[in-house]
Amino acid sequence: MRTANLPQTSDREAPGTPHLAYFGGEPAFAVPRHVGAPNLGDRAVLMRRIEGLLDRRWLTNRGPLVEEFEQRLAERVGVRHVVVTCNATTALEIAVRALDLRGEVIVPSFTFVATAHALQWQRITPVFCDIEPGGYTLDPERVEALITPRTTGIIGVHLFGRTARVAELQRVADRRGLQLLFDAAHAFGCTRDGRSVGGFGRCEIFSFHATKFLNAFEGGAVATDDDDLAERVRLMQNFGFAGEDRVIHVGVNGKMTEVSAAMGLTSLEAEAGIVAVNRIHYDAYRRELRGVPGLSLMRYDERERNNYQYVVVEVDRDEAGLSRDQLVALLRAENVLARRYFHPGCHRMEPYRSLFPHAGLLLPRTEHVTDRVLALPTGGGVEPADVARIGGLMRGMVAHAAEIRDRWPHAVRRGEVT
Ligand code: T4K
Repeated sequence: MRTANLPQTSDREAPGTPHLAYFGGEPAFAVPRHVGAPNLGDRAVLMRRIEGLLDRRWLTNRGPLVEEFEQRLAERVGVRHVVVTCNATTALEIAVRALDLRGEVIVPSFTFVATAHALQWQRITPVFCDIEPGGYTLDPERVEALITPRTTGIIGVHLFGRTARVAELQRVADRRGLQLLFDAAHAFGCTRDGRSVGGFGRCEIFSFHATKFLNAFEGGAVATDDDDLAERVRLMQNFGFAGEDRVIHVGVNGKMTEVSAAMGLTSLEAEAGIVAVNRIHYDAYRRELRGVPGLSLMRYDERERNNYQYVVVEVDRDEAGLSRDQLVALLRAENVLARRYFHPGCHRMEPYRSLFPHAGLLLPRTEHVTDRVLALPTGGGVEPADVARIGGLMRGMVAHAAEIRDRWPHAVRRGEVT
């Protein structure tokens, strides 16, 4: 392949002209920079907790670390109950079941597929709803139009930590007698109208997966102010046990282990530092990408508390001169492992694609956005200098879009690859 004479520098004003890795040059990074590299708290504190749980020989089944984690989460979020689980998908499944959802439940298609799977897994039909104009979360007006006699609930998603329109959704749910819950996998530490995520709807579900703002290796939680719901969730995530040999409910094994709780507690203690690092990266990306034609960085509402865990860019192919997929391919060659979160939308994934082949007709905004978004590396595994370098690369790519298009493999130019 020919080597392109193209820029890859971090300098804001003068991108320079070395070679892009996609065309045979040296990658900008020798070691990949990831989206979702775990945020790690104080390693020594974590190790002390792990030593303690080994000394106690209490590894799972509601050990002291799980109890402490639940209590500290509830205090932090400001809800009466938090029940932690092995992951957020299981937490969603349990919450859906504990709320006795059935028939149809309205969800966005622009989300990680777990939101939809948690329903389909229980033979509940996810009805995909479009996102609001100019935003990434459920459009309450569209929700209303999708309600049928079979609808029992709505799951809003606070995608990338930007909260759904909770008040409007609550009004729809109240008016139509539906349960409302939120997939808050991305939104720990965020607020809406100054109120912490965790207390909206009947319950909210957090994820503590390794890639999340706060991690517990794997983990999830159901947060709620409802005593009865909390009790049902607690029973369901432990086989329905209400005592040593007394089962009073059907249930699964959705328990969090002690080692996960050790990590979760350590992450929670590091929360302020993690936000600070995320914020530095976010601001640096904003500076780097300001004014670049066709690239718009997702904004956070500065009046609210945000965790800044996701750096998301929308690519306007006409203005940038490159498609989102071209940009991702160029960046990945440089070892900048940008992700197409959340492409192509759940409705275009199986089994939904086969079950609802025409769903896209009602999801024009979702289809528009899923073809344009990409997430950039941030978090613990990234240094501010890396952000400057990635920004410089992207500016250079856009500045030299015509040249890149010219050198792009023929199949791409013919439109066989996007
Ligand atoms: N609802 C929403 C809205 C969600 O986004 C998710 C999960 C859920 C519900 C369900 O939550 P959980 O049941 O997982 O608790 C990842 C995560 O596995 C998933 O938790 C997350 N959302 C989703 C957005 O991302 P993948 O398939 O993209 O993961 P993977 O392995 O490609 O990793 C992502 C990036 O992170 C890679 O670039 C590598 C990096 N990474 C990953 C891991 C695991 C690391 O650097 N270190 C690591 O340990 O799904």
